[in-house]
Amino acid sequence: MRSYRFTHAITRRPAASILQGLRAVDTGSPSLPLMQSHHADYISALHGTGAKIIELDALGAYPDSVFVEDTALCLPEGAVVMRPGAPSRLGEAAEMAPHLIALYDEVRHITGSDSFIEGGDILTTETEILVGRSARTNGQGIAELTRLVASWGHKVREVFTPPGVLHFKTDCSLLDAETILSTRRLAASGCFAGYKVIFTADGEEAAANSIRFNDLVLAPKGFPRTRDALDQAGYTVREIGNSECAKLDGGMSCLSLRFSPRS
Ligand code: CIR
Repeated sequence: MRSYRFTHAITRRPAASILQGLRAVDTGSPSLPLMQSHHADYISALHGTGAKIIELDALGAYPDSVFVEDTALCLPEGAVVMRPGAPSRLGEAAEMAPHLIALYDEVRHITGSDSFIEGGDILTTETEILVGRSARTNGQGIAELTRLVASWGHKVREVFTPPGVLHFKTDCSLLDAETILSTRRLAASGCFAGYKVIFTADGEEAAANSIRFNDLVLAPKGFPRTRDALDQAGYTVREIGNSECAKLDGGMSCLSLRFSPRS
């Protein structure tokens, strides 16, 4: 259950510069006050499960820095600091490193100048780490991660992020040790063979970026058929407003690093 039971999470407050955040398609400027209100609901839901939430200050120099998930992979044995494939986000990883060093005995780094990898492309299950190659994550990044986590006993399996989809986890989330919530377009690649899959409802693909955090599934608000499917499957769903992060291609997973450090 280490893949969805956590003692800690790290979040970062959205900065006013979020208006300059990266987006695939411009669907309008995000409202900072509304994003702050959604962010507060998100933190309160995580906190309500009993976890310690470390809330970092906004980093105006990095418009996308609210999306902390992309800066690191946190495992029980240690953390790996990523090398984001978006040039404007590279510096965010170095900003996260000291916070991880304060919590973990071991923090390793992706260092290759040709290696790129973002946390949004990484899904950790009970038995393996799936990493989706994408526009942000390349083969060198995946190979380096594979080497870095091998001595901690973790196996990496390379998979693909569908074309036009930002990150692997834009389209899926772990619900429990055996079950994944996925869009049909992602699951069609066969990457979840051996897992139980609950599909997002047609037209509700954006609901796939949810998170299981202790007893809760945090899901973006506005996808009622997928929420009902999760309810019926026995999960306790907490809906969180995501309209503003969605304008920047962000969802539930991007907003936190979730972990239980062994030390
Ligand atoms: C970006 O394009 O990098 C941000 N606007 C969104 C990052 C979302 N992160 C995630 O899915 N893990």
